[in-house]
Amino acid sequence: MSTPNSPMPFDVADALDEVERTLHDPRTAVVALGSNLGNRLELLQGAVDALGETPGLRIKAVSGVFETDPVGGPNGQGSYFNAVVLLRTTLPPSSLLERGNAVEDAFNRTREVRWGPRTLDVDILFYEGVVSDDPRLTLPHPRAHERAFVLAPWLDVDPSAQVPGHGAVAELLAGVDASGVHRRPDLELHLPQ
Ligand code: PH2
Ligand code: MG
Ligand code: MG
Repeated sequence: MSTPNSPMPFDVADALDEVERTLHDPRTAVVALGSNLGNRLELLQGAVDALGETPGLRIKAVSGVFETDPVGGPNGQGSYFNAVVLLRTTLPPSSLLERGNAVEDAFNRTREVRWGPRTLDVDILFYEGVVSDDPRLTLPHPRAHERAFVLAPWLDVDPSAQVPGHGAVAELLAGVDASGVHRRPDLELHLPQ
């Protein structure tokens, strides 16, 4: 394929290697969903469905819905709905990130204010076997271990989950202030068929 005169660019070759490898080696990944603008439940279900339609990605479980006080960002923004999705995928982390961003865009996500109100946020919390400080995609998510709005739904979807480098989700959740995080037993997200 490549000749001495036209070598395949390094990053393309690496990406192909990575795709080839993961195709035969599906990994578990965990994705967080958040919304505090618009019809929050519909937006989260839309994200679950869109992720579930992704080739090379199968959703295994979806957490309950948690209503959570906003953390950071401008004063006066509305409460969030947060949930966490457990999946298996042959996509490498970079492709999963791209897909998450595309799903955000499909639901009219804009990026005006850091931590400002948003229709949909899709964050990769964990990708099996990958620890990375790449600023484009830090894994595990750099703040997951300290955020009750992430840890509570993560524990719900996977009671034995571990955050690499930080410990068990159950213990981490026990050590943070979860007073602004409330399960909504009246609401439910469905697995895509
Ligand atoms: N996401 C943020 C910042 N603050 N607060 C809550 N309650 N839920 C979120 O999903 C959230 C947040 C940045 O992504
Ligand atoms: Mg986020
Ligand atoms: Mg995000």
